[in-house]
Amino acid sequence: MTLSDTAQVRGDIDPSLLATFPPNFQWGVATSSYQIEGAAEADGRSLSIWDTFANKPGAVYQGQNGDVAADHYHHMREDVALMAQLGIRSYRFSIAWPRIIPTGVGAVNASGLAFYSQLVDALLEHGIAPMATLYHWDLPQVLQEQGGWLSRNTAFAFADYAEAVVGHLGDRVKHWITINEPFCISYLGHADGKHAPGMRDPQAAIIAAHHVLLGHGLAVPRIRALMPDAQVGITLDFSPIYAADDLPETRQAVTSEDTFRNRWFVEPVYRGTYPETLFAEQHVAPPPIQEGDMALISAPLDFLGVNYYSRQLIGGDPDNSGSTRAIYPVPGSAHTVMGWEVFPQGLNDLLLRLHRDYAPAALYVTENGAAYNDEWDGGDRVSDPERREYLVAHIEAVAHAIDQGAPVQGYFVWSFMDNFEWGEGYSKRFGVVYIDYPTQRRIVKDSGHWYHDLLARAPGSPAR
Ligand code: IFM
Repeated sequence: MTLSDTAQVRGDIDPSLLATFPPNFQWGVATSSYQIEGAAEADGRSLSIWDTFANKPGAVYQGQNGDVAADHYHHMREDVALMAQLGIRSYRFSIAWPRIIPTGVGAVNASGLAFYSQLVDALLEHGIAPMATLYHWDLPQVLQEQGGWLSRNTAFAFADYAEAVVGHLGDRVKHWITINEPFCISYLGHADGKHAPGMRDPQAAIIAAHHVLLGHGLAVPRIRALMPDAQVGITLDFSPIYAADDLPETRQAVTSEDTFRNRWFVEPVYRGTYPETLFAEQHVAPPPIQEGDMALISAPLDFLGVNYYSRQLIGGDPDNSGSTRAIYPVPGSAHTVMGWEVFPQGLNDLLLRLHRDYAPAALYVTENGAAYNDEWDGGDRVSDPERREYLVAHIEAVAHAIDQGAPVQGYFVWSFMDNFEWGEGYSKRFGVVYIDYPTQRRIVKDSGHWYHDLLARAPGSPAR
């Protein structure tokens, strides 16, 4: 069976594909600190750039922020118990730097570390493997005031912070992700202005990107020195670019957009160089690269984390001969409420391409999921058939990629629970668990029940 057959809207995985997943495959769910924790002032946490940005008028939908979010900080045990009930085998969460080192550099805050230590213990008690991300966008505001990622010092501060965390949790956490989505940190935060710190300067994005990657490169050997058996990787977000026609201008635009959107970060990490045409095509100067930087950035990793949601389609512009345009919405395709096309083939193609072009030791799909307008009946039921169909089609895409040789070792649904979707605030729900924000009640959505059933049937999943 080909992916195009299976990509049709379907409510369950083709049973013959389940055997494709290896016995130790990590079936998981993912979240991030600022998006779920709330407790913005608890136990010595300092402000992050997202606290500051969210409180700027017009930055976030209806002026919302992460002060309370899903209040996971106070519901942590209940949330972990719910994961266990759903048969989740692995949980990807992120650690908030402002809780650990509130001053950005210097003294470690024991109460901040204690929260994550208790989380890890609770996960292990329930047989759930922790996968920790060290940076999912909540930079201490105090560091932003000293230049943030535009300052090379921030890369060194990140490595110190990473060491403090891994020194404390590394005896129990075996999978470490340094950075989540450097593209979003760099471009959305520094050029596009839609994310913290809200800058609109393409040159700043290039500089920030280099320092984010340097932070990653500096942290990796420090993690390995502390925990030689740790599995260390980075998570990149990809949006594969497709051509809608065969015009030369389309081919050119696809190549250039792919360089910007997909190769900007994977090439320094896996090849030790930035793509040759990147800076000229973006009309910017190269970042300030110092001797030894690229070797640090490209040191071998144990895995590459892949976040995939959708693709981009480009074609010739019928109104403007010789030019191209993004085709959106894509005729005949379904789209989520983020406006993203549902395109599971893109995940299959992406995993195979990464395997072919960069040969990572292992791949994890560290995020994949969809936002829909879920309807809670006020009782125990949230009907979300579209999310279930989305997950079915994308998990099938992963199965096909494994079958075709890609070394995929895990899949994490974004997200375990509804949360603060950055500039969209709470208006977009990605969870397989619904959050009723006024009461903080958790209600497992139909897709969450389906994921539970899937994990009970999937190879390696313990019966719960
Ligand atoms: O919510 C985000 C997450 O923080 C990073 N990856 C994409 C998700 C959906 O937009």
